[in-house]
Amino acid sequence: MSEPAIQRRGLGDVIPVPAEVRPDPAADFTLGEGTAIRTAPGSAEARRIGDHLATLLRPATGYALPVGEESGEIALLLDPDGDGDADDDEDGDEGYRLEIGASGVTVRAAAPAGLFAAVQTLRQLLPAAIDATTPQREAWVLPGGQIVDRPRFAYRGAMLDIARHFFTVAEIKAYIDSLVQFKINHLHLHLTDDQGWRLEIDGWPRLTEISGGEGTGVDGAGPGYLTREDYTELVGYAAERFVTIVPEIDMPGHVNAAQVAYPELTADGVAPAPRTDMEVGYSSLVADKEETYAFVEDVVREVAALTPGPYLHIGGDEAQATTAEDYRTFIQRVLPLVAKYGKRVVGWHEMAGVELPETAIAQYWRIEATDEGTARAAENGSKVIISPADRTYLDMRYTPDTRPGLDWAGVIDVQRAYDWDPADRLPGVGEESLLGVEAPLWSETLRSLTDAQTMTYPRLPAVAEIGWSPRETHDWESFQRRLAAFAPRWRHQGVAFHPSPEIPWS
Ligand code: TNX
Repeated sequence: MSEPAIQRRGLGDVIPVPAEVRPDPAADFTLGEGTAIRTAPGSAEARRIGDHLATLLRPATGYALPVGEESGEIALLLDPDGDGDADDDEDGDEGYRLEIGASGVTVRAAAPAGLFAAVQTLRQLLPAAIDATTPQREAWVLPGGQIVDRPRFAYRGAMLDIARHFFTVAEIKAYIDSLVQFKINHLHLHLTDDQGWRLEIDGWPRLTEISGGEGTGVDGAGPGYLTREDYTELVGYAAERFVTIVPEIDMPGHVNAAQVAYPELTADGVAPAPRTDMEVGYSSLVADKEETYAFVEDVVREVAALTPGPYLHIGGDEAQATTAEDYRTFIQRVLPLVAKYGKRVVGWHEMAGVELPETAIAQYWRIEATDEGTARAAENGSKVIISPADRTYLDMRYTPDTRPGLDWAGVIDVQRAYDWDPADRLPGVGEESLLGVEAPLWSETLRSLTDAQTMTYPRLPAVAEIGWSPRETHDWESFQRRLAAFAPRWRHQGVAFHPSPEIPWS
C-alpha cells in the first residue's frame, strides 16, 4: 500500500493566530508509534494536561502515547523561557512558548493554563484527521519552528442562554469542549429569565420545580434545570479546561419565572401567568419591598457559594418595567450584597447608568456607537466586557434566509463577526478599559445542541481571534483560509456548523 500524501500544515495555521510565529520548514517533527509525552516534574496539573493531550491524540493515531515525567519527545514544562525558573511570566498565565524541532516538541509556560493553550495550538497544527475517532493512515507531521504566544485580553467569553431553552449538563460540556479549542476561557451562563429559572436554589424550591419544569422555555419547548450538583459538576468540568463559569441571575427585569413561582415577589402578591413568548421588558422585582432583598440575598449567597470563579453577573438589562429611580435603588442595594459574598459584580451596561464601584464590570451589548454610562464607568476605573450585538451576537442570523436566529441587530456573516476591533468600538472605552470580549448565544429560537453549534460555528472563532491575537495580526483573508480548514475537524468532532459561503471550506 502506498503511503498517504503528507498534509503538512503551516506553523501559523491556527485560530486564534499566535502572537509570534517563526517557521523552520527544515525542522518538522513527525509523531510515531514510540512518541511519548513528558510533563513538568512534580506537577500534577502538567501531568493532567499531558494526559489531556494524549487523550486527544490517541484515537486517530492509534499510538500508545505514554505520559510520564522521565522521558518523551513532546515535553510540557512549567518554565517560560528555559532558564529553569517558572516564576518569570512575561507571557502571563496563559502565554506559552512552543518549539517544534526534528527530534521533538517543547512547550514552556509559566502556568498550567499556558500549557493547556499550547495543547490547543498543537492539536490544530496536526492534520485534520487527528480529530477522527478511529485510527487513520496519516503522516502526523507538526511543522517546525517556534511560536511565542499570549492573549491580548484576559477575558475571552462565550455565553449560553439556558433560560429560554434549557441545555443539559452533557450538552453544556460538549459546548465547552468545542469552545476551548479557540482558547475561550469564560462561559457565561444566563441561568434565569422570564421564561424559566434553571438553577436550584436552597430554600426556594419552587423556582426550579415550577419554572424549570414542563412547559417552560420559549414555546414551552425548553424544560429542565441544573441541580446544585449538576452546576458544581459543570464548574469543575470547565475548570479542568481552564474555563471560568460566570453565572448570571438576571434582575430586576427578566424575572417573570421567579414571580410565577413566588408571587410575593410581585407588587400585588398575585402570580403572573407563565410566559413562553419572546417579549422582553415587562417584568420587574419590586424595589421598595423587603421580600425582594431577602430573595436576592439568598440567591446571591447560594450562587456565590457554588461558584469558585470571581464573577457574579446580575443582569440589569432591559428593565423597562422598572422606573429609573427604582432601578437605581435596586442596583445600589444589590451591589454590596454581591461584594458581601466575595464576588465581583458584572452587569449588562444599563447597570452603568448607576454609579458603580471600580471593581464592577459593565458588559456592553447594544449596537449604538456610544454609551455615556459605560464611558463614565470606564473613566472611573471599571473594566468593560464588550459584546456588541451587531458583531458578536451568535443568535443573529447569518443572512436573512438562514434559520434559526433573530435579526433585530442585523444579520451577521463571518466577515462582520471578524472585521471590527474592540478598542475602537466605544468612545471612552479604550484598550486599557477592556477586560475582554464575549459572544453571547441567546436561545429563543434554538431547540437543540445542533442549533446552538450551528449558530456558534463558524462565527465564534472570529470573536475568539479578536480577543486573543494581537491587533496587528488581524487579517480577513488569512482568517478565511485558516477557518476553511475547520470543516473536516468539526465533522470529525461531531460539531455542527453553518457552511458560510464566504469561506473556501476544505
Ligand atoms: C436582548 S442582550 C436581550 C435578551 C434577548 C436578546 C436576543 C440583552 C442583555 N438582552 O433578553 O434574548 O436580545 O437577541
